[in-house]
Amino acid sequence: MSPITEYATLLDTAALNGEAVEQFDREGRLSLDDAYAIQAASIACRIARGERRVGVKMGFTSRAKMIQMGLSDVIWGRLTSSMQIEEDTSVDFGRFIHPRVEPEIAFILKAPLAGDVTAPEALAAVEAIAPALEIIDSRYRDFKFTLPEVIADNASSSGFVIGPWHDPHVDFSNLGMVMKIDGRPAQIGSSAALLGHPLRSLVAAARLSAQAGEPLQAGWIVMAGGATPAEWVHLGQYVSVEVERLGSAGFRVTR
Ligand code: OOG
Ligand code: MG
Repeated sequence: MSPITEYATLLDTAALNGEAVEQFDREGRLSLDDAYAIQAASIACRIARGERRVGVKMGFTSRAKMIQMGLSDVIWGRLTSSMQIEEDTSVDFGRFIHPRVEPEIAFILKAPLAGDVTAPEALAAVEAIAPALEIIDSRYRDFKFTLPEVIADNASSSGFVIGPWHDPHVDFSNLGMVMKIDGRPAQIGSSAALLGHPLRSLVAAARLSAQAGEPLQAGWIVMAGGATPAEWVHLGQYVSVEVERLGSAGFRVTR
């Protein structure tokens, strides 16, 4: 087995069983191309089990997230159907290792979008935008990783919840975002935290996906990245995000 397949299987099995694995590239020696090849191979395991590809997630698109995790490169991961959690339902805690949650903005596309596009071109491909929460759950012990390791691990993606879809022709450059845990504000931020404007995250997603030979498709969801640091999630909690003008999204964590 090639090291790429070996690491992909290791990470896929860890995600499937909800069990942490040891870091395998603590010095960050793996090339980013190899790290993305591991990610692609681990997602291929999910597709082989019948999951569908539904979009892309962006990571480290805000300074808050870069600082929290100590990494400063924008990364991306692949979203599959099993990661989507219905809004306002319960999520089984058993599938996670050590989940965290972060407030995001989601896009859904009405047209393909590939390569070096401008922000207006990106907006023209957007069907709708929505308030969203991402559940990240690193497969590495203690949620610690190097840049190649987190890329290989599909950018820690584990679940996502999307609130009501909204016409994208509102000014969403600087919308207040409040993430609450059991009704108490846990993180407060703005959509402007995402590269200055969430559309820039979509522009980056279009470029990076096309470079990888998997251009963004009509119907795909793009998660723009956490606008604030992530918070730990615990059994029984109700987590929600409220985005100014866009409404809210939430879920409860049960056993
Ligand atoms: C990596 C994933 C980063 C975001 O929104 O910035 C991410 C991690 O923090 O574990 O999802
Ligand atoms: Mg995220």
